[in-house]
Amino acid sequence: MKRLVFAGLLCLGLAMAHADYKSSVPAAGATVKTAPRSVVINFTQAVEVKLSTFKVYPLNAPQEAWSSSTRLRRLAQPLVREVLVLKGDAARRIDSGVSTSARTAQSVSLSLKPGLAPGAYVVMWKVLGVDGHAEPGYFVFVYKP
Ligand SMILES: [Cu+2]
Repeated sequence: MKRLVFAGLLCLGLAMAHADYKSSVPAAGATVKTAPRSVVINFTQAVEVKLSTFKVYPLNAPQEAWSSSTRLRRLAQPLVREVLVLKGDAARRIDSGVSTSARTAQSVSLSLKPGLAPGAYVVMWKVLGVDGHAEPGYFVFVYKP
């Protein structure tokens, strides 16, 4: 509790950003020609890796939507809301977990299962920043060989 209060004050006092999305590989909204074997998400602040949730899901989006990152984001929203909180959903996910072993990190790597099919994919998270604030987020990328 004390830690949370302190973190809150720290955020206000220094006008620090929370642990928000900063950049990633693949980048948000990107179309990649080769199947990625991992996803790296860079945050604006270090996160508590073990106390955070990361998932990558296939997005059931029509191919004509693949070129519109705005449309893909909108299509992904209900999926994120549904599955981010799910437990035991490893079979539905295309990631095989976090490969970053540090307790806290500003950059988090997720391994992807091999044999990715062409399509749109949603990378989603709920991270606990080292400032004690939980922040959800997601982005979509497209694999189109
Ligand atoms: Cu914060």
